[in-house]
Amino acid sequence: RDTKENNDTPQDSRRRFLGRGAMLGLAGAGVAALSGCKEGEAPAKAAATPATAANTGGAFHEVAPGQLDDYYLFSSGGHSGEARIIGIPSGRTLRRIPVFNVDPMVGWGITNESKAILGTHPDGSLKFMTGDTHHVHGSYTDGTYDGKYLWVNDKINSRMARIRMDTMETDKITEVPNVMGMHGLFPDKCDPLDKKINHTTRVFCGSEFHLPQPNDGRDLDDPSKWYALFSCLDAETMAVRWQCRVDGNMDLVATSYDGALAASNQYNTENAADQAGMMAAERDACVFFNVARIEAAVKAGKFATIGSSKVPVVDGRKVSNGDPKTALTCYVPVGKNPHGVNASPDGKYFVCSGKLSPTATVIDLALVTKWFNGELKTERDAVVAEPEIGLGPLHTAFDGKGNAFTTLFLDSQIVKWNIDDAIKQYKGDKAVKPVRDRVDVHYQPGHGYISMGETKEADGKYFNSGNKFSKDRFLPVGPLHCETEQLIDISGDKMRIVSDHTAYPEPHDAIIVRRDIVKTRQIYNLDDFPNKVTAENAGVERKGNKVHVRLMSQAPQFSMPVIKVKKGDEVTITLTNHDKVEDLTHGFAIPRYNINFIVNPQETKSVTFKADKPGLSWIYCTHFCHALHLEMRSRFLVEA
Ligand code: CUK
Ligand code: CUA
Ligand code: CA
Repeated sequence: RDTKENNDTPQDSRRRFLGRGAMLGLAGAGVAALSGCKEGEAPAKAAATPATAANTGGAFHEVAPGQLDDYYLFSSGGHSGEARIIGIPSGRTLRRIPVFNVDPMVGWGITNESKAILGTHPDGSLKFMTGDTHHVHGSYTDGTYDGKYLWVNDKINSRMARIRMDTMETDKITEVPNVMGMHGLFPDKCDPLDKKINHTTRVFCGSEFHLPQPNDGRDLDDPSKWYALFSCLDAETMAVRWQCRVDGNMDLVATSYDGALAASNQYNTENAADQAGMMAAERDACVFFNVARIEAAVKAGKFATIGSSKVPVVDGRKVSNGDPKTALTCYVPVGKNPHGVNASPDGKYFVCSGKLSPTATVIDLALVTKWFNGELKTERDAVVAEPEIGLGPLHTAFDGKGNAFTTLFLDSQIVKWNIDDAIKQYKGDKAVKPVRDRVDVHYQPGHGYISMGETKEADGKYFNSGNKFSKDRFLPVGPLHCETEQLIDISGDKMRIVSDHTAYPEPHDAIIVRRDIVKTRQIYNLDDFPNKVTAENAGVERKGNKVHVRLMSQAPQFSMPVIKVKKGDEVTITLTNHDKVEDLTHGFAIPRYNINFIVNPQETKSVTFKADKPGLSWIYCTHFCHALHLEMRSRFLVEA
């Protein structure tokens, strides 16, 4: 009974073995990194790998068996189209959430309910089977996460999805009109006018790609007519409230804590249609949106619409916004081709990083507000610091103690710098050095994010570096490498890498949320589903050639051992799982019919298909549920 005692000897020897293996692996990684460097493959800083590796101390941040993590990490999954939940600090994958992808485990894209959310053609087939999720952000109350919703974008098809955090399932997807390359997104944190609404009611998104408007074949050879739009969605209904036309493009999005401002970094202020053109200007911009003024303009009817879309589009171009006192937008010049804009947890600053400039630009929001009041000479005067931090700065995160942490893609480093010192330096104090520390990461980091870092409760404990290349960090598995997620302890003065975790390509951004904020349900309620099947309505109902089979599952049985239909029937099967035990999920597969989905405890799902293959198909449970799981079968008979 006492497993601890029983396992003492084997566990000890296993630990010894793993320890040895880990050490051998570490040494191997160091050598490989060095040789990679010689071949010119690994970045210049890779030579420092052994030193960094010597500093790692995974054991300090180990989550022992039976112990729970301190944080949830909610991550995008890139062109896998999904979102993910990972435990921090362990790096354990806890859940993959299908969003824009098709997932046969869950039945996402297979069940009628998921297809209705994903969107279908009139014939019932899915409108899209691709997705590219980049940014995941949570809903706010009082400047911190409230655990209600997550939003995630699809860059390919310009869609915004919402995930409800009690079940961690996608519940709405909106296709945003008139835009392409919908990339950055951020929820607001407060209403600009009504401070009592101190929770998220809007979600903003930027779009990268210029388009002919409407995009119906006109102006294909005249890029000067193409333009991009900033969009605002309603957080509850997910309807698009308004769009704002801008000069240049948009990339990522940040919002102010007081709700007054949203902003997007622009790398193509040139309005160019080719790469050289997009790199022509010495400076690009961060465009600020005055939310209250835009919504007043919409209310006053000062908008246009594009093509068949009914979404009001206001004019945020420079030419129409010359007077700051009435301007909807403010374009603050920042370093060349910025990638990313992030809000500091004290609510004071937005930081843009110029990926083609070795600097970060700190913009003071109080000064942007001054500009909108006509009290600031130029937009550029809102910049209060522009420290040199390293090569290829991309994204910045904050520890809540006045420090910023920026990923340096080209240097393969994370740089820690102090915001107040950067401001002093910008004012002319040459003695201050804002950079506090640097750490090599492996390799080429994209986003970096800190525990609670995008809230007022930024706690400065962990920084996760989402690296785009893993090269020699893991056992080789063929030409497709996984990515490295490196966890860094930032609680002290010096950063310390504590673990490497693998990630299936390709997470971009994530948020790290304290575990007490997330409150999930462990089972559904039967009544959550209007189409639930109970003993009263279970059975077969036929209307012409439409057959509705209402089925129940309860381990280890489906309620009907035989289901008989005729060839050519349109069959709908609705399945309710009557098990109430936590974790007792059943699967439901029909061979030859491309059907496979799960039903969690007390959940109802349905599928509709044509019974076009005569003969026997054994329906079986795919999700191990019981000692008699294999026997959990029914016969699906189709008469010729
Ligand atoms: S982006 Cu990929 S690393 Cu889509 Cu936020 Cu910067
Ligand atoms: Cu039910 Cu396996
Ligand atoms: Ca540019």
